[in-house]
Amino acid sequence: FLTHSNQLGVVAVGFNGGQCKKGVEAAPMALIESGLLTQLSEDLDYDVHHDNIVHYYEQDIPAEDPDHRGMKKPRAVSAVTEKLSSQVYNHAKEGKFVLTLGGDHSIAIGSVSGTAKAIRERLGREMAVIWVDAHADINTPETSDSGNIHGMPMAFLTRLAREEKRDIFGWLQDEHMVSMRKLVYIGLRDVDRGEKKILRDNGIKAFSMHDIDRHGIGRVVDMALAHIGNDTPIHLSFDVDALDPQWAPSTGTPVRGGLTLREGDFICEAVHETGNCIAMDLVEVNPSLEEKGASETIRAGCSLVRSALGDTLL
Ligand code: 6HN
Ligand code: MN
Ligand code: MN
Ligand code: MN
Repeated sequence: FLTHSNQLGVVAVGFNGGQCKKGVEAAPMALIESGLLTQLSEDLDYDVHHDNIVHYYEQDIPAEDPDHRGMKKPRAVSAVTEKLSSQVYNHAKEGKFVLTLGGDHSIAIGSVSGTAKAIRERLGREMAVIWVDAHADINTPETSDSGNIHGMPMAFLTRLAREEKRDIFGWLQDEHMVSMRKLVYIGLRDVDRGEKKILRDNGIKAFSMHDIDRHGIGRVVDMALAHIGNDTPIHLSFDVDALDPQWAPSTGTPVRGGLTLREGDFICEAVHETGNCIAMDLVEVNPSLEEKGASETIRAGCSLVRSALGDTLL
């Protein structure tokens, strides 16, 4: 087993600096208040290790943070993800499954780098990332139109983007990196022009909504897992905007034509069933957008997490 069964580390990250809309920082509290962690411990029998803090990292966020290479709030995102990386690493190096509750998707720079390093040290292995999202989040600062770092995490995690300044992601070392061969996307439908070129030029495996329409979610997940290979540790990074806005309206960059909640749950269940999943992120729930749909979005998020942690019907 890649993780000790039933040992779960949770990090609650109330961070919104990877994009421009307020409210996504309130998601971890909303998810926890809706009973998520209680369900994991009582219904699914996890031994939940959580400091009972939603981290806002106020002390780590610099007052002066001018744009750099077009990136917005680069020092804030860098400082928060550096802290988060070591929090996640500390859970993962002890063999716990790590659940990171965001926050916007820039926080994956912290969570993925933390698990990648721990898995290298603990198992001597390179892990895979399954990125479930409407977006590819692999812009470099130069290809990004928005400058929002939540559209860039996979570029920094694969070294497509790099930066020497220590306070702007210069802290990322080789041990934090993920191989582009071990990255798989599911659910894509809004990929920027520069990102398409990055995916093509590097042969990165990606299953779009078109592929799901053609083959069905079952075959797509089989193909994604086949690409990763048997017994490779998996970090599942789930952006709630992968779901159709019908199921998850309260999110910062909604895109129509997405996954049903059932398809999202199926992905999580199938990844759990491999026995190789070592971490999950749930990001981009924003309870203050489309407020009428906030409780629906929070419930969808809880369902995805339960599915990834083994909540199947039978
Ligand atoms: N997310 N590709 C767009 C950008 O600004 O780079 C959208 C990114 C969305 C990021 O949803 O995590
Ligand atoms: Mn915590
Ligand atoms: Mn997205
Ligand atoms: Mn995303």
